[in-house]
Amino acid sequence: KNPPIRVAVTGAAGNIGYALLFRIASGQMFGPDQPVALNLIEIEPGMDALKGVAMELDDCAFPLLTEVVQTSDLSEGFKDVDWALLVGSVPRKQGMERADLLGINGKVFVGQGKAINDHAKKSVRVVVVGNPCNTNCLIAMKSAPDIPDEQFFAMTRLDENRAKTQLAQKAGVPVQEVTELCVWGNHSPTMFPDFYNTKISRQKATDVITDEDWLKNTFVPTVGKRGAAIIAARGASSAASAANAVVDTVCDLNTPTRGGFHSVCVLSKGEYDTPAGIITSLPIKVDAVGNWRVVEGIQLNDYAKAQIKASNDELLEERKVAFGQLGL
Ligand code: NAX
Repeated sequence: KNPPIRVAVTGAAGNIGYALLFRIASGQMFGPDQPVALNLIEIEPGMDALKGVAMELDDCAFPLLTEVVQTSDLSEGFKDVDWALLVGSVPRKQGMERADLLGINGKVFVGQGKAINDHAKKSVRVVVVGNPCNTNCLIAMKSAPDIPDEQFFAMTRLDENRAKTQLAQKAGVPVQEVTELCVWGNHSPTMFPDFYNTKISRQKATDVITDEDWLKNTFVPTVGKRGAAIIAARGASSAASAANAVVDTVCDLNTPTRGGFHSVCVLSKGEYDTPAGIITSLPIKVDAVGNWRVVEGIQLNDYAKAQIKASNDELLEERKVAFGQLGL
């Protein structure tokens, strides 16, 4: 039998945690033959709720789940982990400025980055979900100098999945017919879901959905504001779909990509004129030995370039504000 993969999840007692842990423990993230151990990390006020979640994990009697660690201590929580899924973060409260949020969460991600650097396996892969996830990821990366930058990711897969379904419903096709859809930029309403390069049933999406006005002025904002629409409808933010996107992200980083690409936020080296040194969403592909790279040769028109630039400008501004506050 394989040794267990050890996975740390922060914010484990939160909404996304509650939807995510059971999918990891049941084998949906790493496959039906791969044992897993869970290191559940919460802040002190979340520890009681976390105990309840751990009890429910026990009560599922998952054959693949070998151990559950519950802790608010980062050195224990990240010890020897193969994956660190950073879900917990401080939500924006009324009266809080964006800059305040960047500073508060920045400090959290400095601490988590350092603990990952000192205690996780050197091969650890880190996926940041907690918002503002791109900048939080950059801060954690900077705080973990001994872990290669290529092992840090932030999540735009939920945005990609949302976009694919919107196009599939408009075209009246099953969602798996929508392929090669890259979300570019920041995980924020400024992101750009690039419908120009998307395929629907192997045809150009813009040949199937010819209403460009709908694509630009309904589709793009619908995807960008989907999180807010879920909150308005459900009275709570997306959790199950976010957890599902975490499962998709990790599965796809572990699997050679067959055709196409996935949207993942990674450290830019200047690909597609994106400013180097930000964590931004790009089309990536995983090769046969498990290394990822940014897919080359995608043609972006002036409209797409302007949208992507606006989103990346937002990331430059976030970096400036956060690094300024943290003295990085
Ligand atoms: P919840 O508020 O339900 O849960 C967050 C949990 O994190 C709480 O239990 C809290 O005690 C814990 N926590 C806070 N600070 C922590 C820290 N320093 N260390 C460990 N645990 C900590 O939020 P939830 O709905 O689960 O969302 C979690 C995060 O995901 C939020 O930041 C949210 O904005 C973000 N999202 C990101 C998405 C993405 O696509 N990247 C989509 C979904 C979601 O909005």
